[in-house]
Amino acid sequence: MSNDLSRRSFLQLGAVAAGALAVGQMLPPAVAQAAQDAGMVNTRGDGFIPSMCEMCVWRCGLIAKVRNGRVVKLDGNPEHPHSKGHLCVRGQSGLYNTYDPDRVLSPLIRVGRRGEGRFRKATWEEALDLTASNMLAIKQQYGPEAMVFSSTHNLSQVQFENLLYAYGSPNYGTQRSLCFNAMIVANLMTYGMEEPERIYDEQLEYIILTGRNLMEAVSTSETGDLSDAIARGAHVVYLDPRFTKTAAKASEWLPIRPGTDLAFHLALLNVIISENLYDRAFVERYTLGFEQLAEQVQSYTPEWAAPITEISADTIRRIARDFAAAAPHALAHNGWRTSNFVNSFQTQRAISVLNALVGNWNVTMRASAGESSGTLGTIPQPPYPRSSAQRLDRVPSRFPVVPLKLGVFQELRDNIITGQPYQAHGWFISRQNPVMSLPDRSKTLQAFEKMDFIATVDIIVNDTAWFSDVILPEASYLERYDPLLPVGDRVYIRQPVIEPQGEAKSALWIYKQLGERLGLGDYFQYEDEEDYIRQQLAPLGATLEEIRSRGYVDLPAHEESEETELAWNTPSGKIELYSDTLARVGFSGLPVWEEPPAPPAGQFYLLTGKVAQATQFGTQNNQMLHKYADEPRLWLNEGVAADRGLVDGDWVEVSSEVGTGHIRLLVTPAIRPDCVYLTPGYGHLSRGLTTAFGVGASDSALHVTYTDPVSGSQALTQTFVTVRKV
Ligand SMILES: Nc1nc2c(c(=O)[nH]1)N[C@H]1C(S)=C(S)[C@@H](COP(=O)(O)OP(=O)(O)OC[C@H]3O[C@@H](n4cnc5c(=O)[nH]c(N)nc54)[C@H](O)[C@@H]3O)O[C@H]1N2
Ligand SMILES: Nc1nc2c(c(=O)[nH]1)N[C@H]1C(S)=C(S)[C@@H](COP(=O)(O)OP(=O)(O)OC[C@H]3O[C@@H](n4cnc5c(=O)[nH]c(N)nc54)[C@H](O)[C@@H]3O)O[C@H]1N2
Ligand code: SF4
Ligand SMILES: [Mo]
Repeated sequence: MSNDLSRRSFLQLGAVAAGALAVGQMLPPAVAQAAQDAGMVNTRGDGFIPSMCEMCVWRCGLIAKVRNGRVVKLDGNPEHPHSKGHLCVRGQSGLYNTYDPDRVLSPLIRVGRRGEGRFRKATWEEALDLTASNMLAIKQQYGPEAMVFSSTHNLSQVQFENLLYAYGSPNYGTQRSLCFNAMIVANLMTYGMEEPERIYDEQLEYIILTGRNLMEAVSTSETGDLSDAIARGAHVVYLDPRFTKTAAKASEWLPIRPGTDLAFHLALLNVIISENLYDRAFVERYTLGFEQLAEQVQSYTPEWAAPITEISADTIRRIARDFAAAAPHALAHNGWRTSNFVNSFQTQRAISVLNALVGNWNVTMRASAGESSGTLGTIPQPPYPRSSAQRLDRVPSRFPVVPLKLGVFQELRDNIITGQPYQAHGWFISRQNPVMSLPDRSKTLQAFEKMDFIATVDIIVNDTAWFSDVILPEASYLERYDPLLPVGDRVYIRQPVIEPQGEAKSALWIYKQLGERLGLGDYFQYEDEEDYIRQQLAPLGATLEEIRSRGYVDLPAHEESEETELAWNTPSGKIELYSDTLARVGFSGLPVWEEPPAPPAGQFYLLTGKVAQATQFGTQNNQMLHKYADEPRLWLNEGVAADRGLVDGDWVEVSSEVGTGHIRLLVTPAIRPDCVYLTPGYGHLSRGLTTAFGVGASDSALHVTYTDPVSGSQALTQTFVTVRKV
């Protein structure tokens, strides 16, 4: 895809499409209502049906246009706060996932060797019985802890968790330690909350983005908010060793040396404190540990940081002063995938502390209203059995400040291999592709070899399903119900806009069926998906029909609380610049410089980072996205390429200490000379992905496993590689 088209596509096409519908067919703003009035909504036939996207975790509101029982178009729903009428390019292409010729449309049972990819079709009865009998045998022989469960953020995850807690296993692997553990744990330690909400209002003047590539790693509403802020003249400082599309939109791009964002932010703290630029009243009233912080950052001058970060002391000092001058209308963005180096937790702490110093609380940051399900009805269930076994990832004994629900997935995988502190025997995986998303792919395959049984719930034979014993086909997000999603003062529905193809079933159905076969039926007290949603809606007095036709119903208005004294859910009730919780378990209570490792001479930092036309490791087989995606290549700085006699398009071998890949070069000025960048998500192992197989190389095969000792996040930029022409 040309840069030109990709830039245009993900926001503007959505806006144009929604606008065209508004004029032509009286859809927005009261889309569903107008469509219903016009007799166009028929939730199981032709018409325009409101639902939610699931091409990534952002869950934008969509309107599906259905003709003759087929989805023909997907547009953004203006009545949903996550989309505000827009779908990104992945969202608009979502129907190609649903109509992927490689969809798994009946349960499959492996017949060949693992990894050979030979499966036979089975009935649901047989596949579920086989899965349940293996899970029961493992439980009986080795205890429930011998069964690993893993899944990535999705709406039915609540019932996935129900299944695993009812079964009694403590071993839950999620994407979080590969994604945002550093950010979440830092915010918990500083503010007592996972991720404060960011406010992009008219007055926002100054934004520092640390590797948050919002123009490509898209969250439609926030990407739009940033674009609007830029259009209004906000100053954006963007730190990234790579010139991304966000760099192109920013006021200034600072190609920082990887792993040294911590030094940059420590120096900002130094200037803001030493020059008295912080918000004294806010700091005195609402924070804890300022004196210790001031002493701690005394030596972290811009002159100290300059050679480390390769950003001049003048630039650092200017940014510190301008940021503080703009405050409180200033925001240092934590980022999202903050798993880069073993010092990423400290980087995140420094960013969180920086925001607190300039007093931007309730101006550019606030407590997240969250997606609370508090007012929805719950499904009755008995209490969970107690699990006495320790977790394989040794949370919390080895990772005392990592919340159990985050876990440390790569550590869990490594301890499946070592068999310490005990051996796991089974793995149940849903909506996740750990063969691709965990670092050091050969280790993940080694862990699979230790398994007596692996089952995967997916819509295609992804790389993980390829190595599984049973594949349970889920209905796609356009074919099924999921539990409701409350956002703000409404609750939104994902509903089937077409009938499931083949024999695909919703996760709500699959987990209930398995639960019953495992003797855990009491934990799944819903007749079917519609009954599940009716139980959720009961306290609201809303009907299923109502929410299906409008796409949402209102939550009861809660009384505006009186202005109260600010308080944070930390042990002290204040924003903790100094954290005693950290100090008590042997970590630094203050942000502290930790030198990250650097590549030896002749090697490069291996960067990863999202592209606008793909989500993680699950959309590369989408035929539409495939058609317009850039060919994945290895970016190499043009000066370095010239020195080595390499030219654009050359095939190279890229190798780390754990893996090797072959890929064509993109020779570009848009990357630091000491870095290479490889598009993630390619180099698939599954031949069941006929569109994606054979394209690109896998960075996961190259990534070495390094874990941040505080937050447990995987250090994805800490892999060093050699590049040679082949
Ligand atoms: N299109 C699209 N959008 C997505 C996703 C997707 O897969 N596709 N995934 C969603 C998810 S789950 C997430 S977590 C977010 C992730 O969104 P982001 O947090 O923006 O993360 P990435 O795109 O993974 O990486 C961002 C940048 O970090 C840079 N980088 C690498 N190492 C360093 C370093 O040491 N310092 C600095 N300053 N920069 C560094 C990389 O060059 C890259 O450009 O995107 C979300 N949105
Ligand atoms: N090298 C490298 N590694 C990374 C990252 C990186 O940038 N580079 N990013 C990290 C980040 S930020 C994250 S969040 C993780 C993400 O990695 P994972 O947590 O593994 O998630 P995905 O790759 O999105 O895998 C989603 C799976 O769900 C399947 N799927 C799609 N729709 C459905 C459905 O309706 N039902 C079911 N049951 N399955 C469905 C897809 O086919 C795919 O197999 O990866 C991390 N690992
Ligand atoms: S950001 Fe794009 S892919 Fe993600 S939910 Fe929204 S439209 Fe779908
Ligand atoms: Mo992520």
